[in-house]
Amino acid sequence: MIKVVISGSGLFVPPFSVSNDELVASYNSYVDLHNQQNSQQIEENELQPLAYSSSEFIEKASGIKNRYVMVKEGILNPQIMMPLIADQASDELSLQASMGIEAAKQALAQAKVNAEDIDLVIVACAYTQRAYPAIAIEIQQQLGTKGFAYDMLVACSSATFAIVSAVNAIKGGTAKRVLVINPELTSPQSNFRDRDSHFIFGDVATAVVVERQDLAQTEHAFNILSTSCMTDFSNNIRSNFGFVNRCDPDNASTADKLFHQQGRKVFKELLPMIYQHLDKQFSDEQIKPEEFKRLWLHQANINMNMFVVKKLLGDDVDETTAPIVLDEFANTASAGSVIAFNKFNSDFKTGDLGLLCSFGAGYSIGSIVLEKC
Ligand code: CO8
Repeated sequence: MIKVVISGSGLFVPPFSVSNDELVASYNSYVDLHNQQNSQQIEENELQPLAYSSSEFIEKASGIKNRYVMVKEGILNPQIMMPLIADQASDELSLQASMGIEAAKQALAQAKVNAEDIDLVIVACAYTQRAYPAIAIEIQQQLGTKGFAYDMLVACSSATFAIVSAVNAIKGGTAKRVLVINPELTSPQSNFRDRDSHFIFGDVATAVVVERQDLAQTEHAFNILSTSCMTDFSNNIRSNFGFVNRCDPDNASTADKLFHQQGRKVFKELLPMIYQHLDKQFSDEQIKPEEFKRLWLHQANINMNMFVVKKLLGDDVDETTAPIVLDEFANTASAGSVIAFNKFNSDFKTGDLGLLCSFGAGYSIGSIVLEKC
């Protein structure tokens, strides 16, 4: 029976940070402009005025204090409210490839694996900036990895689902060593004019090396003991952005082409699904939740994570058990749980158990039980 490990991880932090206060000041200027421009309709009750956002609300409702972005120019300008990312020539390295390569190099270095020993690259994230050629193949060429490479999209569960794909490729014999990369470029799809969601996302890239245990250096390695994925269709987190948009020019740039959600519904519907999913996986594997030293959970909302932890482990839980990174990084789609794993695993000793778990759009849930080698 082939055993598979995660032998290294990497984290690329984008160059610019945006605080809640900066974002709120820009949003509130946009509100003033919008309400001024539409004052007549507002006075005649034909239009509701837009309301201010606030840093206090954002921190209390989500736990987010800050986020990083690849390009800051434009985001805070109330007339623009998006990152101004220049079109790239076809022979330039794509933004997502550049982010992914930085995280990948760190993961390779930690795993003590050379790029040419990798025989599969999977780029897994919420969006890729083009359909083809795959960002993964661009990275394969830049790093000099062998074999093959492909992109896959499963929104917030892209990283965990891709690790499961890597495990299956290794167990099925199509690869020996896999680089899973999550270049999450969320800022171009964030609607900075939407009060409900303007604060949610940040850019980042993460990467892990997944390989056969008998080939791996064990210093940083974790055995993959169990994997479990599920999906259940929901429109409550959605983006209608896609390659068909241009065929209806009048509607090509409407707000539904950006990320939008029914956040309350997501909260209420997804939480029970997460408990049930984990309950089943733990009982199948005969593991008790209290056996885990750490839960590296998806980072969408601090209150959601607290609910999951409380349900699994009760009230009296140390905050180091399920570390939060969304205060600094915000929601980074699929990369959130991998950031937590990357930053908070160096104190693990042989035999310690951890859970890597993502949940989000789709709906989708991916959970992976890890044991320190
Ligand atoms: N400032 C001040 N007040 C506000 C603001 C604001 N910015 N926004 C809303 N309010 C007000 C509302 O109007 C409401 O007022 P009232 O009570 O008078 O109606 C009040 O605050 C409470 O609003 P909500 O009920 O909406 O607030 P919540 O406490 O539910 O918090 C959250 C909102 C933070 C969105 C919360 O519901 C949440 O996080 N839910 C979980 C959602 C989740 O996990 N989603 C996952 C999304 S990520 C994902 O799947 C990946 C997608 C792919 C990546 C996309 C990249 C762009």
